[in-house]
Amino acid sequence: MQCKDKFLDLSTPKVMGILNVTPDSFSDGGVFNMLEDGLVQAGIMLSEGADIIDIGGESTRPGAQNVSIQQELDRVIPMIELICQRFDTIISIDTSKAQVMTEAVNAGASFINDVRALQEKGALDAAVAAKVPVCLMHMQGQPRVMQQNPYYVDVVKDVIAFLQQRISICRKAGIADEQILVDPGFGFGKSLEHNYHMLANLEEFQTLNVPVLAGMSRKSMIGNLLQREMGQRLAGNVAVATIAAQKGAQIIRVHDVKETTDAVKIINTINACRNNNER
Ligand code: 8Y7
Repeated sequence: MQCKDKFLDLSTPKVMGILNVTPDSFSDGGVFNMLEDGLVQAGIMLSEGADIIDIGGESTRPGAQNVSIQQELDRVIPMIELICQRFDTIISIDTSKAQVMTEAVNAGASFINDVRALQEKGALDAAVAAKVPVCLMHMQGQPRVMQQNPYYVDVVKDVIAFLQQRISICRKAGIADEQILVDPGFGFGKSLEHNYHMLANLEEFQTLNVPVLAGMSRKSMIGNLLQREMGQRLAGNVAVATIAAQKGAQIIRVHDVKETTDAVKIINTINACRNNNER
């Protein structure tokens, strides 16, 4: 997959490291510390083997409030510029806003990650013009209320049908086939059972014939099942990431890059043995 001048080889699973640029995710709310801390965090994730850094300035956690365009730009654009200067990596912009997509790609991002699947005003046009890969994620409802009463006839079929529809719309709008990815959207308007049904059947998403991205890192599907607080979810995180990669997810979005990279190496070794008849 081509991300501007950088090639991302999806023949083995790749690791996307999460970099939140929201005041609540840093030690103190100051802008300077946010940039400094973010740069350090990005450097650590890259040294640990991250293939992509996903930068987001809007919190989409359940219950989160909206942020303005200007607020989001002020958070992510300087961060993207700084990381681009210091590191040679693929930067993904986690946003749903057209203007943020455009300015982020101009600042150096080469991948768009949209939890609203380009449904916001102007987002589809912005993504077409950006000419970078776009990840289309499924979400039921809006973050503030999405966990209140999620409902599906068949969660796997319903989510696949939505993603198929979005793929068609993107193709018609002029996004190249090779630049589209999908994501089932773990935790976005889904009960614990919905999330595990999607993970159990993740290979079905391969029928969409585009790469699959999966993000379960530290989410409540791990915390609630295991009864683990945020800092105690590492084993769960690695377990679900490993399962997703084994079921064909090409990109795994995580906080714990080092541990996930280790798991991916083991997966790659196992798969190389399988493809090789010699014993
Ligand atoms: C996901 C995501 C979040 C995800 C993709 C969190 C931005 C919530 N989750 N993007 N973003 N997939 N593609 O807990 O699952 O990380 S934010």
